[in-house]
Amino acid sequence: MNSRQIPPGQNVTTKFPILTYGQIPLIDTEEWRLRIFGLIENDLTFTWNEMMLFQKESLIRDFHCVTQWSHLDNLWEGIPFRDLAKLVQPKSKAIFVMAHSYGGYRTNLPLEVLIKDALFAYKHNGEPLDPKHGGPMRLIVPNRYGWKSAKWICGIEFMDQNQMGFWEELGYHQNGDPWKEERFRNRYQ
Ligand SMILES: Nc1nc2c(c(=O)[nH]1)N[C@H]1C(S)=C(S)[C@@H](COP(=O)(O)O)O[C@H]1N2
Ligand SMILES: [Mo]
Repeated sequence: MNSRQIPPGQNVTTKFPILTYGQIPLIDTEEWRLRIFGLIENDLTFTWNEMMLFQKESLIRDFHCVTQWSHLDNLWEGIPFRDLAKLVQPKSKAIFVMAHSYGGYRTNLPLEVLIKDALFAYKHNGEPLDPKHGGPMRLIVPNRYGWKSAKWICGIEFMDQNQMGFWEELGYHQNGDPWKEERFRNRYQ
């Protein structure tokens, strides 16, 4: 019997579906860059090798897409968002973040959610992250629906106001907590 808790309205799949709006960008680690900007003390752009100097961390987490599939027990390896944030020193009024991807996708998050347990992930289940799933590097935000886990991450922008990302502008929820079923905004939000 499976007594495992999954968020309301979700169905478990053993496949790991690919959900991408638009083309899959192919970026090799030589040309890959991560730009950190906005309301921080130190604007910085990291190369791949510079990112690899951070201590890495592993997480095993379930992944919940708003289209109702959940893929359980993913082993992610990467760099904790909190370690990078410590280095760039967000200003005190920076309480939101926009995650930017190669290809133009973006998604917004409260800074505290990212500090809690988000990862810049470059390995999934022991293998380098496949480009289809956001390789070489993606954001993983375990406590939010999958659309907040930006694939092909290329920028982190610190902001004092909540701005909308790609799906948020099209009606997805600002917060996206799967346990509260925050899938879509209603017209009053
Ligand atoms: N850059 C980018 N990131 C993205 C998406 C996208 O279209 N572009 N789709 C999101 C959605 S809706 C989900 S559910 C997950 C899917 O990740 P997967 O394709 O690795 O399963 O990536 C998210 N991150
Ligand atoms: Mo999704």
